Amino acid sequence: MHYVCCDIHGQYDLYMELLRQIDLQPEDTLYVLGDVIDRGPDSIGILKDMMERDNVEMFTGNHEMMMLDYLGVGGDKSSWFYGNNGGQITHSQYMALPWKEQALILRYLKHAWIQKYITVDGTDYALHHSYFLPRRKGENVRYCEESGQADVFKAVWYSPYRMWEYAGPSEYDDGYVHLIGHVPVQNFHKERPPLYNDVLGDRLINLDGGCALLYFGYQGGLYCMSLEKDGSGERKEFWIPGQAR
Ligand SMILES: [Mn+2]
Repeated sequence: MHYVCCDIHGQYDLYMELLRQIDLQPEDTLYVLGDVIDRGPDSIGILKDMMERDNVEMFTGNHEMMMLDYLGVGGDKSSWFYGNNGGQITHSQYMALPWKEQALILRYLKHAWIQKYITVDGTDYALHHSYFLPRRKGENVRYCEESGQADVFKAVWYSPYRMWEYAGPSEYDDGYVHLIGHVPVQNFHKERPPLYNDVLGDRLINLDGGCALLYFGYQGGLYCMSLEKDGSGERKEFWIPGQAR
């Protein structure tokens, strides 16, 4: 089975509950489309668990990019602690680790996917945090394999759901089913279901259940979809609601 989730934002308990519900087997794969860290209580705990599993694949979100930038990989210290980005919590956890563990985490984040293309049951999927690298369409690209930092910035920040940093739906109209996160669906749906807003029909699916919103005192949770379709053509969905702080 192929499972996809995103934007866990430090909600370790929800991540653990998701693993329990999907009952992840060695032959399964769980794709985590970035923004594992920040705002929630235990970002590092999630990363450490993911690093120990061969069948959980990490993608770069804008929060991981901000962390890497702050810690010197990209050189920009401006945004991780800025406003509501919530990097301070992750930073404190990270700084308390032995240097060897810090190094392993940095190496892990540098090798996370910017974008990955997979085919399940005859459907071609494009997986990424929010946007992609247009000139490398169809290529599987890790963070450390793309030197164009401005393009990486676009890939992890641009969205069809933001008026600033905007990537129009037509840009995603390329034959792939795009699975993305980054902007909580609650921002444009009052309730679920549907948990995802499909501005391109079934070809652009937002899986962000709004774990980030818990940090701001709103309702949200962790959402996951398995890509295998059942007899009626439906993909199985999992919903683990969180507790607003
Ligand atoms: Mn994001």
